[in-house]
Amino acid sequence: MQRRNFLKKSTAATAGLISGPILASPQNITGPTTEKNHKPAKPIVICTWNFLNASSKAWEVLKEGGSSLDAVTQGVMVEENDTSNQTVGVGGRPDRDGNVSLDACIMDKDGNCGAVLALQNIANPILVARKVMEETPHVMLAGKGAEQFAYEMGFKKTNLLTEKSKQEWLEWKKTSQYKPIINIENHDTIGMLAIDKKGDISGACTTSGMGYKMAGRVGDSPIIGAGLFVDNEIGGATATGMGEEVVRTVGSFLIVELMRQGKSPQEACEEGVKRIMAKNKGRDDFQIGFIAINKKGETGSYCIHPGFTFRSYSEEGHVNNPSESYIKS
Ligand code: SD4
Repeated sequence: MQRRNFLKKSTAATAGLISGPILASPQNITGPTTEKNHKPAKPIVICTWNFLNASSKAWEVLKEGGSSLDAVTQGVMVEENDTSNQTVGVGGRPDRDGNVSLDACIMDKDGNCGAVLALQNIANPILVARKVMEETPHVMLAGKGAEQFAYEMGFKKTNLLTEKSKQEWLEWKKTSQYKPIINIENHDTIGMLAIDKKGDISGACTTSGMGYKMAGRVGDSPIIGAGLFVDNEIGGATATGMGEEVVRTVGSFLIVELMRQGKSPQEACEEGVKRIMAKNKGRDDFQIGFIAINKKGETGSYCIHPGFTFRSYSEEGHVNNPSESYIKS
């Protein structure tokens, strides 16, 4: 059932119980998409880090004329299913109690969005986030409620803790004091932004979050505006790295707003990182990387420490783009 139908049904079912602004009309559900957004465009997908398989999958969808929403969904699922990526989906590092808990969100051309937070035992959180968007009147489901919803939607209970991640966690437990940090290399969250042949933009972001985090900890990745934001009139942005710092500046929303004010994706990502650095007053022992795309298909990225790259895939082929950094070496 599409979200709009759900809302229509809810409206009928609850007539007399809810009134006024709570009831969404088709106009305010569909948001600001205008004719000019539907000019034929050159499809492109970009994602955080050097995820060739994920970006190839998304590109396949775009090339065939598929929607940017399907492209980002199928693209990031590649990493969710890749057990060798210990920051996303199955095989992700667990929290300090040994439970893998996943965060994901998705946003479409009409500003519809869905997210799951601290979801356990489900292999593809991005699909559950999409179901939240399309099948419920909500935008976020967390923890047990998200898991229960996933089962209701037909998802199977899956053990997400691989032997490798388990052994590393057991090793960590021997010596660790609890101090979750994201160091400069150790993170591989995938945030993805795509433009399809119609020129419509969508985005997705999915992660297992910080390794050995406190149980229940949620970062930026499933928070619309922080880990991901899309405005189909302007562009989109997504983040990887120390989620707490991205949340404090509502990073992805900030970058899209900066593009709205006329900055290029590159300038907007640089400004996003600078805001974070300004708040931290000299502290720089963490990494953050932003990527952004505008309506014209121009892209940009910026990070705190060298080492972050983003992959782009378009008619022109695929490239792993090194990102400029705030700290030069
Ligand atoms: C978080 N931003 O949970 C995520 C972590 C991340 O690569 O990006 N890891 O804070």
